[in-house]
Amino acid sequence: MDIKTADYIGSWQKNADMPHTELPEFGFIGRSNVGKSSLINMLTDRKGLAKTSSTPGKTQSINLFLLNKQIQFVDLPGYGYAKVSKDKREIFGKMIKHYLHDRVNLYCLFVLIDLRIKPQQIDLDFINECGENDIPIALIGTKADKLKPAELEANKAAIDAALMKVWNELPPFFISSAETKVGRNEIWNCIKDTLPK
Ligand SMILES: Nc1nc2c(ncn2[C@@H]2O[C@H](COP(=O)(O)OP(=O)(O)OP(=O)(O)O)[C@@H](O)[C@H]2O)c(=O)[nH]1
Ligand SMILES: [Mg+2]
Repeated sequence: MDIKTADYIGSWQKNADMPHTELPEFGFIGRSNVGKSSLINMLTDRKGLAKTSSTPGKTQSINLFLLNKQIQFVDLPGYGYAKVSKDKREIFGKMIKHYLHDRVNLYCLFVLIDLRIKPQQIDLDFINECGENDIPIALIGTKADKLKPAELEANKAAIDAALMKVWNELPPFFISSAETKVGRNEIWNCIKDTLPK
């Protein structure tokens, strides 16, 4: 996908305050530090579009970006980061919940999982909750550049096995790296497939 324009629209603490639009929207979510903001920059070929940080807890609001004046990306705060205060975790949790519940133009929510570690209960719980609430999701394993191919396969298989206990049909799964751009074409093809023809 050739990104001719990538505009930062704004940041919101509450889904209710966000501008309403019928443009197709794609959200990026996952634990803090998993690489959500970096992936948005990789997919849009813009280094500093979404703010990234090596310190978890960087993205603290709902950030909206407009691409090619046609589709929107949403960078969401990470869930479950222990060092963020309990109050803030609750605020983030509510922010995410309301956004997912109310956002009628959400075409797909990409749930990012760090491929370097074994499946985390908090990720499995979040993915399963999306399934129960009929939120359209696709999974993206991040930081593939840090792993050998055999490790990648083993960790992906572990995620599949954990999800198979609950899902009849697994959601799409992509492997990505913001460093090497692995997965960029596949993720864009997934986005294009969901758009109205
Ligand atoms: N090696 C490698 N590092 C990555 C990759 N993606 C992100 N990182 C690094 O991981 C750290 C976190 O990246 P972010 O994109 O800020 O993560 P985030 O999920 O947006 O984090 P929060 O906003 O804090 O929830 C940064 O130091 C990135 O450089 C990747 O694909 N490969
Ligand atoms: Mg972020």
